[in-house]
Amino acid sequence: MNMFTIIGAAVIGAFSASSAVAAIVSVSGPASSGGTGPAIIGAPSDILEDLVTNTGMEGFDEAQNVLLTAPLSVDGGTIAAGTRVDSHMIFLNSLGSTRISHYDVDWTFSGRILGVMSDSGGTLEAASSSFLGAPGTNYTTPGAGTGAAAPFTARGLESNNGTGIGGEGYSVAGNVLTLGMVVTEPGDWVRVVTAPIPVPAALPLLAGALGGLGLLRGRKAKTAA
Ligand SMILES: [Ca+2]
Ligand SMILES: [Ca+2]
Repeated sequence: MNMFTIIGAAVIGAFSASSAVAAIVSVSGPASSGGTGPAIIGAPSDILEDLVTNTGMEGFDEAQNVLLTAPLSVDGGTIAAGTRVDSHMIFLNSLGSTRISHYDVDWTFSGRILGVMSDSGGTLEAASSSFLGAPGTNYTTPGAGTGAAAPFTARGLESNNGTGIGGEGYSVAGNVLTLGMVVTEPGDWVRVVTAPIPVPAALPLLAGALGGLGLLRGRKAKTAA
């Protein structure tokens, strides 16, 4: 993959971000202990334990532009009823009890982060999947399954010791979530709720991406000459 392909992909990403109103815009960070870098994916068919697995953090967009009809509980508080929100999920789920750590990953969203759901029992996630889940993805309910298959046992983060190397936890700065996860069994699933951005606000992003492409073309032409 050459630089043009990478920039091209970024421009297409900017287009879809503006048409979908809000999205995970980008992700950056080191590879996991399993040797896999973080990635943005399409919504998987299933988020149950060990049906869809990975070896590095993956994130996908869930329901978009949802009007909250009741206060929404997130870590440390609530988001007021009447707020419009977008939802996203980030997960690390190794197959079986393989231990994988993935530290210090920066997830950037097109809208400001309003709240995160990371409680270790997954209760906040369970309470909101019916209206924040991705259409077509199979979410389950607490109490379904037993043992390793029990979907809401230890699905969240077990600690919040920091986000750098060696830390499981997260920090929020505007549109950016910095996240560290360590999993054995079952895995970690975290839901991120952001403010939708109006379509006009997405245009400068696109203009910036196109401008960057023009600049790169100019540079490339010079080096080639
Ligand atoms: Ca964990
Ligand atoms: Ca697992």
